[in-house]
Amino acid sequence: MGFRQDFLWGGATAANQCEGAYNTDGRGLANVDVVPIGNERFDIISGKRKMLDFEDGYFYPAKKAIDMYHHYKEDIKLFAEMGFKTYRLSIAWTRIFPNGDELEPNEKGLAFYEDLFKTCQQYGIEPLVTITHFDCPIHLIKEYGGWRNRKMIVFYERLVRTLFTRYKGLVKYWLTFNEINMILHAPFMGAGLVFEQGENEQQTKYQAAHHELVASALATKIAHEIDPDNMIGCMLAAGEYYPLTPKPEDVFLAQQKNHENYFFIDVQSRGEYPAYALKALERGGIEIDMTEEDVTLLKQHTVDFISFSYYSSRVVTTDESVEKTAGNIFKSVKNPYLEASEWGWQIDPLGLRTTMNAIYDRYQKPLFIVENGLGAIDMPDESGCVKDDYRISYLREHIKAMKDAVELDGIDLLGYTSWGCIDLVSAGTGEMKKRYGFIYVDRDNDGNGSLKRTKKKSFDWYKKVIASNGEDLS
Ligand code: P53
Repeated sequence: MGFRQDFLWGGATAANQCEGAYNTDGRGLANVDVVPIGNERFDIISGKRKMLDFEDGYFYPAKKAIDMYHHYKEDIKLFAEMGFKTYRLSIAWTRIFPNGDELEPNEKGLAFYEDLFKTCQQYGIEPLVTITHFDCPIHLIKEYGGWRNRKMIVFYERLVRTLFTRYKGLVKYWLTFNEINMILHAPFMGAGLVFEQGENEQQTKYQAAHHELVASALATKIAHEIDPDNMIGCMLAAGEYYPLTPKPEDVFLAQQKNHENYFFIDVQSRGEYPAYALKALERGGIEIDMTEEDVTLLKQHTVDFISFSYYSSRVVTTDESVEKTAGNIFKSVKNPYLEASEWGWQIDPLGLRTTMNAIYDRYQKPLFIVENGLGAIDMPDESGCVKDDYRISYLREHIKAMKDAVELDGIDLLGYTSWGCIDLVSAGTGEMKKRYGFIYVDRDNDGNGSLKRTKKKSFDWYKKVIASNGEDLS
């Protein structure tokens, strides 16, 4: 009973949200660097407002973030103290290929991650590496239009070949694209899409998605050739859609919305475009440029495991008059049975079990939960400690639900990495004050603070959870 003995407990981060040092040691500029904090952020990440460089009057939190580039030894030591078995991080593409289309990689960037992985190894921490976590070199966006261009597959291939070769024996678990389905909502992130006036946005998004899917299959192929021990996963921004009512139209709409997300994983895991997607694309007048080679690649090189993020379930209805939740990239109808976080994200632990079952039913491959957590405002008390009982309670309930999915439903689960194990910059809002960590970092929304790291109450709690392999959640 319980979690497997080699269960991979840990935490997750993404390069641009924690590393900082945006122009150090030859690093080039990426899309994720030039999204400021503030009102226009959503227009930029949704591809509606063009911002391909720093502009006056804006604050760009990713430039410095929590400066993990210079603190990683200290931070990984703290992860080890919590007992982490794994640490999920991402590679900044522009540290390895500053422009993206060079023939030779930047040695300083490669050396940085090599030392980081060796530091993990020292503590027996297995790295779980996201190859791209929303980042795309700015040069590739300016020169080629980002992932709308098929040439991106070649640049990505060069990146992954370099990584798999250099880190052979140091890294075994890889994710090809973070939250690949987010291209539908935030196409500037990851895909680097900025739309021209009058452009058929859906056509561009799905063609770009196709290039990413082919690149993902190609990476899987190369990873297995270089080291048959490599384990490659896809990564879905998950969270089942519920119908608001049992009205058949609502139930049907929820199923359609789930299809929108599963489309990507269907291709990565089953190896072909599902019939419902082919039909929907056809109805939408979208034509995908797909070669015979693409079809073969997709079919032959499917992923080894399915990873996903889960923060919340979602609700839909055909009734347009009902209230929506605030500030979400995924707009959802308010679920009357759920409480929400300070950012309006609805809290649904059982929804995690429902989501795990839906995914496992569909793919029958091992699952890996690579993001889950509560973004909240943390206030250190007089002693400087954050007593984050609200976070402990969120995580406890979600881990319980995940345990039920393993023990009672028989789901094969490889591991769990909570999001933002150390406070970092929010992807959605650019804020520092939306914190997820077990470790507090002294830095605020305006960039002030000493960057000092302090353990929160949840630090010792999670340590106990890991030490007991998820048996002691008290
Ligand atoms: P933040 C929206 C909805 C679901 C997942 O999000 C999302 C987003 C983007 O905001 O992204 C993932 O920081 C993502 C992380 C991100 C995390 O969720 O907006 O993979 O980069 O930080 C949490 O609170």
